Amino acid sequence: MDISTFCRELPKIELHAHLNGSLSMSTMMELQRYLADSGVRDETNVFTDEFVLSAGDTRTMEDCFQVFGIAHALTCTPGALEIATYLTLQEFEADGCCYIELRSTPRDTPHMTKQQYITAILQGIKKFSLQHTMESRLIISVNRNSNKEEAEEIADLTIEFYQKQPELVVGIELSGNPTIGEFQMFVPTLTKARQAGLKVTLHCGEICNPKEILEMINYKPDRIGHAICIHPKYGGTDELWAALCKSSIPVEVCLTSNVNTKSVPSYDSHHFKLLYDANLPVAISTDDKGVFATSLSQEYTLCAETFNLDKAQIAQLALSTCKYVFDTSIREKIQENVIEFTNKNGI
Ligand code: 6MZ
Repeated sequence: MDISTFCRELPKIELHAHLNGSLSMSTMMELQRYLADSGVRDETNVFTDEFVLSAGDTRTMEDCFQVFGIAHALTCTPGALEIATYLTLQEFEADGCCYIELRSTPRDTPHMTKQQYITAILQGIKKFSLQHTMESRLIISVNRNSNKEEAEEIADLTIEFYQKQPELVVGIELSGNPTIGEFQMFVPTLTKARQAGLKVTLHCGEICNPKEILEMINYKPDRIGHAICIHPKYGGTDELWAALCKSSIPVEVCLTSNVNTKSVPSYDSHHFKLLYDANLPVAISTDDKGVFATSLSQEYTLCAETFNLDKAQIAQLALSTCKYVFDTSIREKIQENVIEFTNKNGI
C-alpha cells in the first residue's frame, strides 16, 4: 500500500476543523440550491471560486479572513447550517476520520439567533450520528473580534448547551483574525466556561506576538492551535519555546493552512519538525479543508512525505492524537480503531 492510500485508510482523529472553513465546493453548491429553493433572499450570489486559497496565492493573512464571508452567506439559516454540518461530517468520514471535534462561531443572522445557530449544528451532528459510525463533537468558537459582551454571551450559551448535552458539546476556543483583539480580554470569559467543565483550546502564535503567546501558554489551555511563532527560528524566543516544552500542551498542527496563509514559507520549513523532534504532543489537523483545498488524509500524507515518516510513525501520530481529545470517555474506543487497523496491516 503506498503512503497516500495508507494515510487515507488509517482511522484518523480531527481536532481542529472550523465548520465554515471546511465547506467543500459541492457542499456550497448544495447550500446555494437549498437557499434558492427555500426562497431566502439571494445573498449567496457569491463567487465560490474565490473561496479556495492555495500556496503561492498573493492574498495576505488578512485577506484570508475575508473569504469566510462567502461560507457565512451560505450558512445563514438553521436549515442550511444543519445541511452544511451533515455534509461536512460525511466528507470527513469518507476520508477515513473516526472522531472529529468540529468547531464553529455562533452568529446572529437575519434568519437565526446564536442559540438557534448552535441548535442547528447539533441537529446536523445528531442526524449524522444516526446513520454513521464516526463520532462527532462540537467546540464553540469565540471570535477575537468580538467585544466582551458578545464573548460573554457565547460562553454562557456554550455552558448552557454543555450542561444539557455534555455528550456533544465538549469545549470552547478562541480564534479569528490574529491581528485583531487581545487574549487578556477573553480570559474571564474562557475561565468561566472552563470552571463549568468545558475544555479550552486557543489559536496561539499564528503571528508573532510574544507577550500574548506567553500569556496563553501560562493559561495552560488543554490544547493550542498552530503554535508557529514560538521557537526563535520562527520569530519566537527561547523563553517561549522553553515554556511550551515545559507545558506539554498538545499542538493542533495545520500544515497546508500555515503555508497558504504564509505563516510559514514552505512545507519543508514547517515547525512540525521542531515539535516532532522535541517529542511534543501534536495533532495533525486540517483547519479549513474547504478554504485550503485539503483533507485530513492529505495532511497526513504531506507530513509523511515532507518529513520522511514511515507508516509506523504516521500511525503513531494518529494513535497519540487519541490522548488529546476533549471527550475523554471515547478515547479508548478510538484508540482501538487505530490499533485494529495497524494490527491488520502488520505495523
Ligand atoms: C484563526 C480561523 C482560522 O467558525 O464560522 N478561523 N481563525 N486562524 C485561522 N487560520 C487560517 N481559520 C478559520 O468558521 C470560520 C471561522 O473560523 C475562524 C475564523 O473566525 C472564521 O471566520 P466558523 O464555522
